[in-house]
Amino acid sequence: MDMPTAGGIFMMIKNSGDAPDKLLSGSSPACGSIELHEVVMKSDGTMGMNLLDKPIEIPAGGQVELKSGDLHIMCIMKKDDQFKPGSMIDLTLVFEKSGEMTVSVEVRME
Ligand SMILES: [Cu+2]
Repeated sequence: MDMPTAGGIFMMIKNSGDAPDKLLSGSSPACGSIELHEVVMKSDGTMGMNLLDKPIEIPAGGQVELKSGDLHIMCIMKKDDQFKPGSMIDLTLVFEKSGEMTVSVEVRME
């Protein structure tokens, strides 16, 4: 059985508004699906990733960094698809207040 192939997307999300906003979900034509992940310590002491069960909150006038080893976005590839390391893809982020925003981001294989 083949393991699904996935790439991490790391970026800074800024909220220049005067009210908090929430990143709800994302989508990309280059990915089978987009997941919001958090990195957690498992009971055996190794690090693993969990599907985030809540939106990512971005404080008013603040920012949240999605980075390796922390909160991040995961691009789950379509079957048989492959990315070259450093590929740029279009990613549409869906925010609770700001609505949709499409950005060009780098996908990293880790
Ligand atoms: Cu992940």
